[in-house]
Amino acid sequence: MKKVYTCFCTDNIHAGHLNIINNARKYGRVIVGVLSDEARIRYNRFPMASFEERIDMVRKIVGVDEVIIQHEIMYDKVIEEVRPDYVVHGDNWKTGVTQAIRENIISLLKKYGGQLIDIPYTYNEEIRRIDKQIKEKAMMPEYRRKRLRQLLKIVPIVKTLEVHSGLTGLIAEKTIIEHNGEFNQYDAMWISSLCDSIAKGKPDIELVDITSRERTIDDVMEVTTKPIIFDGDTGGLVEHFVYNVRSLERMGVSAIIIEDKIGLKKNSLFGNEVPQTQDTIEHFCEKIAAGKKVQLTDDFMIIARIESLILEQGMEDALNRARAYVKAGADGIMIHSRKKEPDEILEFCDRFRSGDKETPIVVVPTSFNSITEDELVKHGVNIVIYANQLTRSAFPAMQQTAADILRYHRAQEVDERLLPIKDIIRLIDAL
Ligand code: SPV
Ligand code: MG
Repeated sequence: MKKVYTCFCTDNIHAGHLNIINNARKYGRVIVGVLSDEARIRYNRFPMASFEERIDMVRKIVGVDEVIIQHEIMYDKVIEEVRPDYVVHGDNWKTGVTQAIRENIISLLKKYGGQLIDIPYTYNEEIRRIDKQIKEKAMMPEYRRKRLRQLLKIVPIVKTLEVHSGLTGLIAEKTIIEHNGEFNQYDAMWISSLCDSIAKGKPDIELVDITSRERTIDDVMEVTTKPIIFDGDTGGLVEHFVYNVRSLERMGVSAIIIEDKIGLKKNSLFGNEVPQTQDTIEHFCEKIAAGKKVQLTDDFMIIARIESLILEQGMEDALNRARAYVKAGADGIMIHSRKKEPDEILEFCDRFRSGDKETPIVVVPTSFNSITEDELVKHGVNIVIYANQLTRSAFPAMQQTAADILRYHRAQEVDERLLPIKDIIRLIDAL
């Protein structure tokens, strides 16, 4: 009997999937692959059904003869193992990033005379409604909040992009690339104090108040599903911090990072060029413990940021603080540096990891930007934050456009580097 293979990457089974299976049955024995979580989150929405639930769902479909796990987005391994006579798939992958998968399959099948069958994709009101429901669920606080902890268990490193508006949120949400056969997208979003302040034309000194910062979070949440890590600056007074933890947790934020500075906070990338005071270990531990005490769920994370390397207090101080903060209840450690080379960050990570295998480590490679994600993983880093690159790329582009319009007394010369009007008016999905 001929073998027919298809792969499902879905949280529910609807008429479209049943149509695929019914077509597949006409050609032979139906084997369905279920894409693993690790592979799926590189190019699709975070799964709302667990892997076991998804396997179970597919097993129950009448007409499915065998269910297997597909570990990789590209079909090389699975085709080698199964050697199907036919691969069937909805024809919706003829456009967009998934084209690369389709082309890869065609060339794999060609080697031994296998055949790809594109089934017209089923679009109807019911399917649209189901898709919308899943997206809505992904946006809800109770699902979004826990997603950072879920990601930490699945991915080698949580790739996090700075956002400060609905628009930048959409970029973090929707940017997916295929490069050399690998798919990639961001896992999480960072609400940077620097960029949230700059977007308002304000300095990064805790001047933009929490109500305004929460407004930014809300704008981002309105149009995205990915988890949010909030830059909580110093966390402020302990008496205020506890209320802010509650609010952020209730909104569905996954983590707050607070830095061990006190008094007038200045941006860390100034280092000791401006007066900045580090908090005492005791007082900062008190703040962490107070926050942990008031949070209501186990999902929310309080991450302690150590400024010892920024303020040139030495490696031993950084390590002592890290251990103390974890003991006080911190769910993660962020270590920061403004050195061009990553050496001190890597030394910290190696030494911290030798005594603590579990506590997540966060880094923000703005200055030490030559380091790759793979290298960070090797040194035990769990979350990487690209903390300001979106803002820094937008600013020179806008400034150049503003200057060129003045130069030419019209807008024609700048037009070819602009987003086409038809794209900007369609950028936001209608509800
Ligand atoms: C931010 O993005 O606001 C940060 C990171 O806190 S840094 O600017 O490097 O201090
Ligand atoms: Mg900040």
